[in-house]
Amino acid sequence: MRHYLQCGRFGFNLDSKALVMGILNVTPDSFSDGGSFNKLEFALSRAEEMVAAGAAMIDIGGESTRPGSPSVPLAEELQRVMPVVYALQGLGVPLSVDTCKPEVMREVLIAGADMINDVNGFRAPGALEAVRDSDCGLCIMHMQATPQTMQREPHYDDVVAEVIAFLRERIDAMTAAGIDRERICIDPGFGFGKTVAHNYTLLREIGRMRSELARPVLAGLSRKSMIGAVVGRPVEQRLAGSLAGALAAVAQGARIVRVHDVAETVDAIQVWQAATSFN
Ligand code: 7PM
Repeated sequence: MRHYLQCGRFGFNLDSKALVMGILNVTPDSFSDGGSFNKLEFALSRAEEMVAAGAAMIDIGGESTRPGSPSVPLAEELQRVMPVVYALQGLGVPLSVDTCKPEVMREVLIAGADMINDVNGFRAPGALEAVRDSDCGLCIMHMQATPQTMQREPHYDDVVAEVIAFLRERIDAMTAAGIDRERICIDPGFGFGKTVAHNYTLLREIGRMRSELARPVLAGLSRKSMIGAVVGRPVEQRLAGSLAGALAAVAQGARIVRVHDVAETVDAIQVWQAATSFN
């Protein structure tokens, strides 16, 4: 099994299938109204809906990584994420938490999270130590600069080589810290310090990332500006473009796609897989 991914309570053989990770936003702007009970009920029903639609994992995000946005204080991120991790324990699929903060990693792992998705690639002091002694899955994403500055002037001499070198360095740092490779998946980080051209170059070269680093690739391009730039549509009209992007990523060898529109993406991938032989 070249592509086994250990994810806390769960494990996936990704040799011959691609999975959909459903995005569950728990930032304040993703709720229309009021009380914390309502928020929790809403998060739970959204998550159940995504699982019924075929999501193989749920990614819980309490930190807005929107380009240019300020970082969220620790206490606030914990307040947003922890109740959701507890509420979703019985969902039956791995719970991933999108965070860069070692303190959040430790707390959500105690609460039963199965995966940590770090857009900062576990570079914060203490991040490796926070995840080392569990068996949670780990998504290492590439980002140039910080969310506050990354879209100002993205520059690379060779974007594919530089992203691969970064991910290789992080994999090496994690395995040197005693972390099993089977827990790691890698992500080129579409939109995180990249121009539209950089993003599509990376999309075309997912196969190279995968063969050089020998870990499953996770791709997140749902509704992103790289889709908008091609179709010329605002974020709420990017479903068809995002489906094409997800299939392109799978065709290039991605094994997990992180999306907002789970039902549609699952259908598209099922038809794609029925029509294609994976390798
Ligand atoms: C505003 C702008 C809000 C961008 C949210 C975003 C990825 C991720 C995000 C990704 C992994 C979004 C992003 N993107 N984690 N978290 N890979 N692993 O569009 O591409 O969801 S946040």
